[in-house]
Amino acid sequence: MRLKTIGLAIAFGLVTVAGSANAETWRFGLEEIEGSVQYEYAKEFKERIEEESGGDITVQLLPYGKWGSSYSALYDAIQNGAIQIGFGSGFLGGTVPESQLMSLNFVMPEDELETAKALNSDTFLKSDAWQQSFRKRGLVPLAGLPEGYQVWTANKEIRSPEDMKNLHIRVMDNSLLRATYRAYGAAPITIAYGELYSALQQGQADANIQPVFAHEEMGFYEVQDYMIFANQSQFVGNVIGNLDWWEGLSEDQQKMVEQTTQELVQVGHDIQSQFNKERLDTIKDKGDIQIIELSDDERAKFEEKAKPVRDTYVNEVGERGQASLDALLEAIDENKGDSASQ
Ligand code: 6CS
Repeated sequence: MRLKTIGLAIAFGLVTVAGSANAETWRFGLEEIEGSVQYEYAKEFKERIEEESGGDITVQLLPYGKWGSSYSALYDAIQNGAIQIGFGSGFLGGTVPESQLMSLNFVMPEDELETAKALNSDTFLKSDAWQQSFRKRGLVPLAGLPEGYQVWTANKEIRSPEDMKNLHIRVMDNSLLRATYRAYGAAPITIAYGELYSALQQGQADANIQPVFAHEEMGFYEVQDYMIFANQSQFVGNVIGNLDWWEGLSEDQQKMVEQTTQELVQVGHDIQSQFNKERLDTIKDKGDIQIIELSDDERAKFEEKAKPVRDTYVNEVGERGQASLDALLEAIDENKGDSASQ
């Protein structure tokens, strides 16, 4: 009897013992707070991975502020493996210079789902140039998440590059963004995300660039007078992993991650579209900010100024930058008109 009980316990226990022996936690560091687009995407990733792995893997979400105070602390933690997965966007340029490709203006398709598909296509994501850009720095690119159009806010009306003259517009810490806004005539400055609200309030910066959801959830719109839609670029969050962690995963685990990130192309698009739409309504309801949509002619003047910055990217970043840009343009071409599931 006792033996039988022990036998049964072992039979059932084996699952637990095997489960706990295989149990692992993947820490996922976010550049944004709870309730953001990155957070919702990561929550979907967590739910799917935990279910798919049958409980062997727990994904722990670490929103903005939970891992330290500057983005470089987050990227360092992913590079040294203290955090296995994370988001890297505009501030990542110091760690992976080629990643500034995501900041180029007037390159991505206007259709946001097409952008998501191009960024997550084998042609771009698996290209040698894009992979090596990260692998050389102990990282691996796992996915790209467009989080919505980058929308300008300012304390003055902006309709032309002349209106941007000497404007202290806040950009993420990225030399390509500085070059872009200098090309528009502005005097860009960099301020940490967490310090931006008070910097705008106190006049250290006169203008800002964010997707709509971030203008709303961080309250930035409260201290700005105009919101300008120029459709010049989309905010892209790169999902990155620690290279040793990635290479230590089993083939099945790698497949599970890749399948999940592919499923999240549409899901991520739906999240960002909904967040940006709803929060624009909130801004319109709560604030007295004036909304401006640039006409095609007004927009074309900015596009003209942005064109030479593609060369700046290649000159600054080198051959792998050119090859990454080529792979992206090829992927964009292949995915043209492919937003049928929208
Ligand atoms: O502007 C920034 O610094 C931050 N904005 C967003 C929407 N996500 C993270 C990024 O670093």
